Amino acid sequence: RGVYAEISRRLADLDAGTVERLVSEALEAGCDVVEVVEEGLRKGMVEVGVRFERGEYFLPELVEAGDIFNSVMEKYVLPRLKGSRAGVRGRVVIGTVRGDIHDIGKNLVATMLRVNGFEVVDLGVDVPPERFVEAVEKYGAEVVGMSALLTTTMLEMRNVIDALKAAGLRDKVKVIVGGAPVTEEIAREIGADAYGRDAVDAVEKCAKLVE
Ligand code: B1M
Repeated sequence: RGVYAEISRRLADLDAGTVERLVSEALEAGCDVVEVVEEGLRKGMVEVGVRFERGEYFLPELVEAGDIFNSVMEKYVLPRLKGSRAGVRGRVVIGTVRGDIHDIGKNLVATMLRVNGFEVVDLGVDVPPERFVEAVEKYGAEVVGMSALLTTTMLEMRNVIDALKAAGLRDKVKVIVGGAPVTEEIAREIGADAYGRDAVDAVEKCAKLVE
């Protein structure tokens, strides 16, 4: 859809006003709210990353893009995300791994899980393995979710799985991983139970994991 490409282009240009107007208009016109996020906003963030790699953007632009994304979420998206299910389907402990402070995708996944009936314990960012282990134990979580956005921190996910094993918890909890550099293959390689491509996929996979 043309409007999603336009939202993504304007976000990449850091044109906050136009992004807000386009998102608001798209939603008024009946566009699906999750599609607006994934096809419009997320793709815009990927393009911001590309410009950063090319040396056209620097850290302040990454920060600004994140602020625009979060502000649109707050004003237009979150109020429209309605719960699709009553009752608790399971408890998920989620966090961004040690060394990594990207939280936009993780927050989106946490929100979609909550909206879809999961109880979520969000440990935040830069979470060391032992905090994942503690939380799984403390909250009796059925699923632990890890997010990593850097190729370097992606490997931390394996350390968390090792720590779960060492604590004797690995067979009591399912592990799902995700984030821009993560793939199905990597998930399998490090011994996770599932890979989430995006927030909707993450919800579907968690539902299967707790079945
Ligand atoms: Co950073 N950054 N960043 N950054 N940043 C990336 C990730 C990068 C790909 C940009 C690029 O160069 N193209 C690159 C990583 C390169 C690599 O390792 N391969 C990069 C870099 C290099 C860095 C720094 C090192 C820059 C520097 O300091 N020189 C630095 C590292 C800081 C650190 O963590 N230690 C850094 C910093 C930052 C900011 C803090 C300024 C800011 C983040 C603000 C914030 O999160 N509050 C930022 C941003 C905004 C980005 C980009 C542009 C956008 C990320 C984003 O929010 N996307 C990003 C470019 C990119 O992603 N291609 C980039 C939108 C979000 C909705 O998508 O997070 O992918 P995403 O989440 C998706 C899915 O991945 C999935 O579902 C979500 C919803 O669809 N998903 C899961 C995510 N987690 C999941 C967990 C699941 C399941 C699915 O299960 C549990």
